[in-house]
Amino acid sequence: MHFSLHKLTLAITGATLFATSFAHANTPDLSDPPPIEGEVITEDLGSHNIRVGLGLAETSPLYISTQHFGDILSERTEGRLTVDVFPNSQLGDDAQMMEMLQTGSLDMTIPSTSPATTYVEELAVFDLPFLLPSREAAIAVMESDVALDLLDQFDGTGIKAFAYHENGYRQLTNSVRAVESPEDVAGLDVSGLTIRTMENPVQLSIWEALGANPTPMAFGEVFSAMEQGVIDGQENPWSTILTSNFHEVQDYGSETRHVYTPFIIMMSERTWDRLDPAYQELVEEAAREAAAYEIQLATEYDDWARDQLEERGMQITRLDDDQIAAFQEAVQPVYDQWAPRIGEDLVAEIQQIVEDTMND
Ligand code: TK8
Repeated sequence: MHFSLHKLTLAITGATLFATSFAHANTPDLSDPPPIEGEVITEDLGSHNIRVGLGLAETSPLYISTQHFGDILSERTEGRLTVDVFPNSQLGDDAQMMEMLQTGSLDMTIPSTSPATTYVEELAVFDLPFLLPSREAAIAVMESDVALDLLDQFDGTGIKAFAYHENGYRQLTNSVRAVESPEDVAGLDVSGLTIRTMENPVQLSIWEALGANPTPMAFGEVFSAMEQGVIDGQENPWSTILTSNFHEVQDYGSETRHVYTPFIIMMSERTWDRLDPAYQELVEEAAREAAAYEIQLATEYDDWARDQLEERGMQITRLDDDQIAAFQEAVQPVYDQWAPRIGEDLVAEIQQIVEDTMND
């Protein structure tokens, strides 16, 4: 009896060890979520299960922080508010999920700013290439009144937008050749790379300027389009490239950092209207806390994910300052074309925030 119990304990320990080391292989050393603080609402103000749809996978920083969002809500309402997260675009892509928020068939989603420009055009400022040269600058911009005012502009669309998360610095991958210059994208004697872009006209302009054949497409279709050879490549942050297993179908990566796009955490106004004001306040607070945690996780993930991709066989080209400058010069027409339409004042205000962080 004693002996078999001992064996059982060993077996359990072994399984736990295995699970732990397995987890370590798939995520970097990530910060634990911050402690859940603040008042607990003990009064019964109704029970709600909030469904959140995400484009990214369970291993992504976004998924992990959304779980934390759920933990905050549930702990601070004694379990009356609960959150279910649906990853991997299983409920739809960013554009579809935003429409679902409008009709009330989904409670929350966290899309990229780029497809959200359908609702708030000025969010396209984030699509401008090489606008946010450092993460400090990006965070300062995401926390600025100018950027937060853009979230208020969702008023009247049926969507409530709470806070920015980090999607991150976008990097180019493809299955054809190593890319270290715009010429490698365009191809001199060979054809230009067919690159999937987000569904956004500024993104399209960027890849046109670089001489690629840009193909706008929803994120959920990208893996199979690359697998089938419909497109040669795509661009996303390293963490997304890794957690979406793009390295299985992409041999080459280039550290271009050409765009920093945020995510926006948002809720259906119909869901919002059903919540007691005390719950509404809590949701807003939890969204901001989850956003801060997500930015931290995404930062911890970034270089680690690049190194993991290398370990898994992706050939990654680092670019020096001159090489980056060549890309920057090639996409200058995007500013000329889009800054007037997005608003010169808005672009200038964002550039000023960037400059201030660089001088700090
Ligand atoms: C996920 C998307 C994605 C974005 C894209 O829903 O479409 O490439 O970067 O992460 O928002």
